[in-house]
Amino acid sequence: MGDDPASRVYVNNKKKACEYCGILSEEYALPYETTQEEVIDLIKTLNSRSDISGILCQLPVPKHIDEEAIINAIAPNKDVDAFHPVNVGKIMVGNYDFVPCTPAGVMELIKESGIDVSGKECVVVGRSNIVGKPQAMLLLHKNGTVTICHSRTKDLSKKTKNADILVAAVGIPNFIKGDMIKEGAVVIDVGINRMEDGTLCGDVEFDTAKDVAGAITPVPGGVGPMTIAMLMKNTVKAASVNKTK
Ligand code: L34
Repeated sequence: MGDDPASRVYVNNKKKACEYCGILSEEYALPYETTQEEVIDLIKTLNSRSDISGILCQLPVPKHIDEEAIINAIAPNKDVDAFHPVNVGKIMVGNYDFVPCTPAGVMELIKESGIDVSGKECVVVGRSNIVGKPQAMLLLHKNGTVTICHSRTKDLSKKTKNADILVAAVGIPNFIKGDMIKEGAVVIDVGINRMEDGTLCGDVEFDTAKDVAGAITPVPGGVGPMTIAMLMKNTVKAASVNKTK
């Protein structure tokens, strides 16, 4: 909805990935002025279409739209973002079909790098519904000892320096510096901050962090593309879950 330039890039990347995977995608680029009722009507139509497996509303939405109402309108069995409270609850319980794409991408990076989460000190900086909270839950499911830090956390550096696995999801450019990281730690940078000169910058100060970390993800080319890969995975899952007899 609207014409957020970053959303444009991400949605285009998602469409390209669908094409690559052989998933048919439909885009509804709604003008900024679209009312909440109109969006919800569209979602209802897509909910009822048997040829649609997955639905997502790219965030952020314009200010006059209630984001929560939009998320709640998406049928849980088509909610490939896993943002609907039913899916959030399932993640909490540990029995779920869909995993939120960004935290799922982080877990995939950890797994494919041969890193075992079990018993590790995991620190997630950021507590959003989209990343921080579900990220903590996924790490917990893998038997990590998880700490969630946020803007009110006291002595943040002490917490981050204790992390074997550090996930930065605060949305502040270069927020985590090398001296806040434990030697050899796994550092995963979820931040995608757009700088004035148009370049992208993570939440981790890469240049000071890279010499301390045992493994580190770059921005761009790190978690972002993984988010999209996990969306494809959720969509395939949705197609199989929703298959009609
Ligand atoms: N509903 N809204 C919904 N679901 C999501 O999962 C998202 N997110 C976040 C924003 N809003 C959303 C995304 O899709 C962030 N996000 C996302 C997706 C893809 C990329 C970054 C964020 C991505 O492709 N990143 C590239 C660089 C792209 C560029 O040049 O700007 C990278 O290499 O990091």
